[in-house]
Amino acid sequence: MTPKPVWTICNTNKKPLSWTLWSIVLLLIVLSVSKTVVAQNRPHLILDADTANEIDDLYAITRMLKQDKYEVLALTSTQWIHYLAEEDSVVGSQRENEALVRLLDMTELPTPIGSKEPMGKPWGGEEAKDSPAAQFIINAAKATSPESKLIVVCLGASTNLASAIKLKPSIASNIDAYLLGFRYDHAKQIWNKSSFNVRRDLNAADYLLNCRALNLHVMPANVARPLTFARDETFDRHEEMGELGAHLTAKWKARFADFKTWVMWDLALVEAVLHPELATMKQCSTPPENTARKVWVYDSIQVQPMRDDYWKIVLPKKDARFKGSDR
Ligand SMILES: [Ca+2]
Repeated sequence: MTPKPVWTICNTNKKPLSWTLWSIVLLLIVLSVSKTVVAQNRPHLILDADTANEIDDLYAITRMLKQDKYEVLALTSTQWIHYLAEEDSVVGSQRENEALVRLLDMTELPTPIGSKEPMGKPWGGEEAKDSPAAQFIINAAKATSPESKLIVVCLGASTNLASAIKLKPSIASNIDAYLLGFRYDHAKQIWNKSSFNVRRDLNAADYLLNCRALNLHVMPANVARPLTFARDETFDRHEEMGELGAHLTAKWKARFADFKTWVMWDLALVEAVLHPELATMKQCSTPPENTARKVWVYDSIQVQPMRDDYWKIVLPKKDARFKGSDR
């Protein structure tokens, strides 16, 4: 028996599909292939966050997972151990990461857990703290090259990145690292390591500063600080964002209900990575106690454009306040 032409199965009138329809089908196929090629060519990025610590990680992660400039390979969790922290801080970060990717309908995104302890010993040292997160960074970095680097963005202590490089030093030249931490006085060219993220793993921060092969970018806490969100306005906008908005409001109320504003430290770094034109940086010498080399240190951010970009992306497209935008 001679099989019927395919078009007779789809077309009840038993007439050939029109050229217009075939053209549309062909266009859709071309667009689909193009999208795949673009996705494969995007720079690879891993986001590492101490998400249970404060609330700004949630906003930074939400923003980074709603873009197509970079291909996010994983959202990893990091510890934020201190005597007021919850008992197993990395498990808390992991819990929040998994909840957020569910709300963003991105459960296919890998979420490897990080180390529960800082690098080295409490008095110093460089002993790596291996973890699924560190192994994920190693494998992703091995798959890239110095010409097409893996971007690793650390929104908390840099334990997982530093441990990954300590375990496999050859990956350092394959990585562009971005850290939120330290304070830096550009006028006096003075570092201050007394920031929350650096205090949570000074060994890791020092290890990365000392790593000559690593291209390191630092968003100092004092430069990120002007990026604040007003609570009431933020809550109003969350009401337009369904379950995700309700989650973000609930987290703010649960942790910092009395705070009328919050500094979106981590979002400042994510916006600077996504929109380099919204921030400036300078090459600066490392602190005197570290290996002498140059690292990139941000010295300014454009606060309102960063806020506008965040809301433009996360609010539903119907929102009239951003009519005519490119969302
Ligand atoms: Ca953080």
